[in-house]
Parts: sequence; structure tokens; C-alpha cells
Amino acid sequence: MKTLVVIPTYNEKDNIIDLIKAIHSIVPETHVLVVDDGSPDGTGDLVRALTQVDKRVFLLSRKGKGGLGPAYVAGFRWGLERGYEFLTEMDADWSHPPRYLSKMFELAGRYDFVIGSRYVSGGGSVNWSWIRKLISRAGSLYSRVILSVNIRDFTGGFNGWHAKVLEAVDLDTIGSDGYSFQIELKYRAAQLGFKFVEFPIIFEERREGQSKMSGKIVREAMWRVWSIRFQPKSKMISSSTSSPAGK
Ligand SMILES: Nc1nc2c(ncn2[C@@H]2O[C@H](COP(=O)(O)OP(=O)(O)OP(=O)(O)O)[C@@H](O)[C@H]2O)c(=O)[nH]1
Ligand SMILES: [Mg+2]
Repeated sequence: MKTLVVIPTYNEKDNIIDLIKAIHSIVPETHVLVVDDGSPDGTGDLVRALTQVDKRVFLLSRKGKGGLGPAYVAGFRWGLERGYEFLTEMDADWSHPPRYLSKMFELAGRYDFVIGSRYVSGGGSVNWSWIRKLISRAGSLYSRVILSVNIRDFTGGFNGWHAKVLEAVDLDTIGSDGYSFQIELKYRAAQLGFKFVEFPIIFEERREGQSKMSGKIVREAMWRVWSIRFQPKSKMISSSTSSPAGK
């Protein structure tokens, strides 16, 4: 299986290179695509230098900080155009420990998409403030109740997708910021009938650099869940795919 790990970055110079090395020590065969939004701290330059010596590493540079959602959409498109079969989302800040990638790829053999989940038995988060834990848990519960889909970790960003799922979902009309992007992608894929599993992960606080989380991102997600809930199914499907998941 041709796999790609997509990592969006904005000012992650102290994390990204060591993280990529750690990924390759766990799953040497995978390719890694960094989608950098012109980080002022030079993250893009560091990654570009690595691409010269490691042919498994790629860089997609975008002009300015455009948000997590559009960075992922650009990264997914890049991967789909190049024939990758399974594409994994992962944060650059070590919150998603690379040791879970082998489990993620193993489950990819049996499911259409795989969710790294803090909220199934054995999962959790460490070194996170109580307020972040509360926002995260409440956000997932709020989404699960309003959207009536039994996903425990709706807001998490450590997920893997078979190419056919990303081809079926309409990526153009998806939420733009962190939480809403994650919620909406999972919801659409589940609504289209794709088979998924949640496996436990321990989420860790970012190691270096600054948080990009903001009240605006939380607020966007809160109202966006309602519009996600009431959008017609036809709007979730990519116009180039007529029959996603055979449904
Ligand atoms: N390309 C790109 N990457 C982004 C953008 N915003 C955030 N990221 C990256 O997306 C990932 C998740 O962002 P974080 O800042 O860690 O968000 P968070 O995990 O909710 O919050 P903290 O861990 O507290 O920082 C990280 O790898 C960021 O560098 C963006 O606008 N563009
Ligand atoms: Mg983070």
C-alpha cells in the first residue's frame, strides 16, 4: 500500500525535522508531505533541505497562513494526483505520537478510514490543561449529539483515509479551521457509508512552538456543526464521483 503522511505546518521549525525522522524510524516506507503556509520561522526552508537528501519527503509551499482545512485539502489533492492509496493526517507538534502509525496502517487493511481516538477505551491526553481537555471533550460530545453519528473523537486530527474516501467527499465545501474541518470530514465520510474504526491514542501536549488554537476556531466549529447537520447529502459528494461507497 502506497501511504502518505500529510503534515500541515505553521512555525514548527523546532518540531518538524525530528518528527519526520521519528516517523521514518517507525514506518520507513511511508512518504511524508509537509504543507507549509509560508512559515515566517523558516520551517519550509528546513523541510526543503531535507527533501534534497531524503526522497521520501516532499514539501508543498503555500503563500500565507490559510488555515488548517485548506492546507489539508491542498495536501490531499497533491497525494491523490500522485496515486497514494492511504493518506494520514498528523500534527507537526508531536501531539500525535508517530508510534501509532504502524497500527493506523494495519487497520487501513480493513477499514475505509481510521480515527486515532482519545475517547475510546485506552485513549486519552496527557499534559493538557483542564480547559483544553474540557473544550475538546465537549466539542466531540456536542458534535456526536447534533450529528447523530457514533464517533467518539470528532475533533481529533490524527486520522487516515483511503484515497476513495477523499475522492468521494467534496473537499471544496468543507470547513476551514481546525475543529470544523475534522468534524466535517468525518461526518461526510460516515454519511457516505464508508466503514471506519476508532483506535485508542494518547494525545500529548505540543513539544515546542506556539499554539494556533483560538476562540475563533472554537466558535467557528460550534456554529458550523449546525450547518453540517442540515446540509443535503448531495452537497457532500464530489461532483466527479457519481456513486461513493456504492450508495
Ligand atoms: N499549513 C498550515 N498549518 C497550520 C495552520 N494552522 C495550524 N497549522 C498546523 O496544524 C497543526 C495543528 O495546529 P496546532 O497549533 O497544534 O493546533 P492545536 O493542536 O489545536 O493547538 P496546540 O497544540 O495548543 O498548538 C500543527 O502542525 C500546526 O502547525 C495553517 O494555517 N496552515
Ligand atoms: Mg497541537
